[in-house]
Amino acid sequence: MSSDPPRISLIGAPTDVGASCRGASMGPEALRVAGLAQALQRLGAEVVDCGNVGGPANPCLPPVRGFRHLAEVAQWARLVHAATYEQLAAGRLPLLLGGDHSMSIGSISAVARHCRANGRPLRVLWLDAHADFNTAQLTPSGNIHGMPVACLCGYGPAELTELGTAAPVLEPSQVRQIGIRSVDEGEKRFVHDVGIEVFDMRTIDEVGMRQVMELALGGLNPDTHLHVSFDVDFLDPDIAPGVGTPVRGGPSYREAQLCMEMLFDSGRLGSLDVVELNPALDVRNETARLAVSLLESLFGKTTLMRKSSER
Ligand code: HAR
Ligand code: MN
Ligand code: MN
Ligand code: MN
Repeated sequence: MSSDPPRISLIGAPTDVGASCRGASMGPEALRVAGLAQALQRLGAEVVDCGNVGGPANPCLPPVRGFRHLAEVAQWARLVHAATYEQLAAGRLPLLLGGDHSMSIGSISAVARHCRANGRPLRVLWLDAHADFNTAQLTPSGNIHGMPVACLCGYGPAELTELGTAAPVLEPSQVRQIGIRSVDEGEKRFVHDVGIEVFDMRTIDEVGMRQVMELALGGLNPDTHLHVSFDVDFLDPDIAPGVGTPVRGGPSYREAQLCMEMLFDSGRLGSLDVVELNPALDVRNETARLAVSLLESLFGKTTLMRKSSER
C-alpha cells in the first residue's frame, strides 16, 4: 500500500468499572511500558500519546437492577467518546488503550458519529472470546463489559445507547465477531435473533483464519472506515494470561498474527481499541508485549518485502 504513514493518537482509558475483577485500569501503562509507541514509530507511524482520560474511580459495588456501576461506566463512555471524536476530527487514528471493554461504547459511538458526519460506511470487527451482547435482563453478572455490543446496537439504557448520536449507534449488519467461544445462554439466543455475523472458534477451526478474515473483510467500500475492537482475551490464555476472563481454546500466536496482517492488508483501519489487558494477572508483562507484537503486524510489519499484488 502506498498510502501516507498513519498518524496515530494513543488515548489511555484506565478504567475497570465495567468488570467485577479489578486491574484492567492498569492496562494503558502496561502497553506503554511494553513499548507500544516506539514499536509503531519504527514502522514509520507518527505517534502522539494524548495521555489518559481521567474518569471516576471504581466504587466496587454490587449490581443494581442488572448493572454494576452504570453511572461510572456511562461517565467513562462520555469521556472516551469526547477524546476519540477530537482525534478523529483532527484526521488522526485513535488507538484506545483500555481499560475494560465497556469503554468501547465511548470509542465506537464517536467513530460512528464521525463516519455519519463524513458520509462514510463503518464496519466494526470485534475480536473477543465473548460476544459482549448481554442486557440487564440477560446478564449473569451485571458487568457492563459483557454488554457493549448490545448497547451499541441500541439495546441498553439511554446513557449507554445515545452517546453523541441517536440510537442505535450501529446496525448488527455492520459488526463481525471473531474468536467467540463463551456466550451466555440468553445472550446466545439474542445474538442469533438480531443476526450478528459471528465467526466463532469452531468456524476458525473448520475453515481457517485466512478464510474467516476474507469473509469478515468482504464487501468493504474503498472509503469504509474499519474499527477494530481487540479484546486481549480473544487470544488463547496459554499465550495471553493477563486478562480477567480467560477462556480456553483461543487463536494461537500464528492465527492471531495472520488476522492482524490481513487487517493491515485491507488498508481500511481507521480506529482501534485494545482492551481487557489486566497487568495484575499477567506474568512479567508478557501479555502486553504480545499485544504490542500483534499491533506491529496490524500496522504493517512483515517478515519479507511484499509486492503490492500480494496484498
Ligand atoms: N458474558 C460474561 C458476562 O456478561 C462475561 C463477559 C465479559 N468479559 C469480557 N468481555 N471480558 O469480553 O458477565
Ligand atoms: Mn476521518
Ligand atoms: Mn470483550
Ligand atoms: Mn472478552
